[in-house]
Amino acid sequence: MHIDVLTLFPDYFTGPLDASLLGRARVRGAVDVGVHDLRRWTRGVHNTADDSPYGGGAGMVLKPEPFFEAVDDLYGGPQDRPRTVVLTPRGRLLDQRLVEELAGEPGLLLLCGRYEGIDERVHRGLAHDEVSIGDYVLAGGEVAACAIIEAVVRLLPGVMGNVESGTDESFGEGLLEYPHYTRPPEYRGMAVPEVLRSGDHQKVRRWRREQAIARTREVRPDLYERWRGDAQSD
Ligand code: 6SD
Repeated sequence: MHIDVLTLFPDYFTGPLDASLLGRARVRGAVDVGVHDLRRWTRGVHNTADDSPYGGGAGMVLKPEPFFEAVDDLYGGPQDRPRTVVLTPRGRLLDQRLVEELAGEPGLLLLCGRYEGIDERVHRGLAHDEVSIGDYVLAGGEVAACAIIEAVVRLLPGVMGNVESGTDESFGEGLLEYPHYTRPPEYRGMAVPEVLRSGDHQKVRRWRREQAIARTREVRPDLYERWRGDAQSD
């Protein structure tokens, strides 16, 4: 998969893209990420990317031209343009279903805003999707773009060593994850549940499922109700 990012802060991406799973995925060629500095497509001595909003109000708005011209330069034509996502708190909430959908694309283009946001014509003219990573306000789209990249790339073929770890976890079945333990068997007065050390795999499976259900019900009643409505109807 090829992922392009348009941002005023390309430095934001160097750490996350080089470290750990993402770094390995790139070295292996499972994904290739192009982080493009929006300034490259700005004009004038000041390389201005933003301007004051029509209608007045606080803050600045990112101008449309750098985004459109970047897209013109980066891709051959409309047929060649990847699925384009604007990160914005007003977008569709990112969930594992959308992550899976995005992971099925041959390429993605992620547009990162700053300040008050991006001129609406970029949303209308370039974006296929408007996506939010949660109901809180960030200072720009970069952290949200990193979250999408990491969630998508870990699903790509050959990225995760253990095939099962891609699915057998939170949200795979619509439940939160069960608790994990490793050695030592007791630490600072906290013991590993006996069942996990019993060697009885069926009992372990049952316990993990009960834990996942109880946890989901406790901290995410919304997910719990959906899970009860979904798979449990059969
Ligand atoms: C100004 C942005 C872009 C500002 C954002 C996305 C989410 N889920 N919270 N905040 C955000 C994105 C904020 O540009």
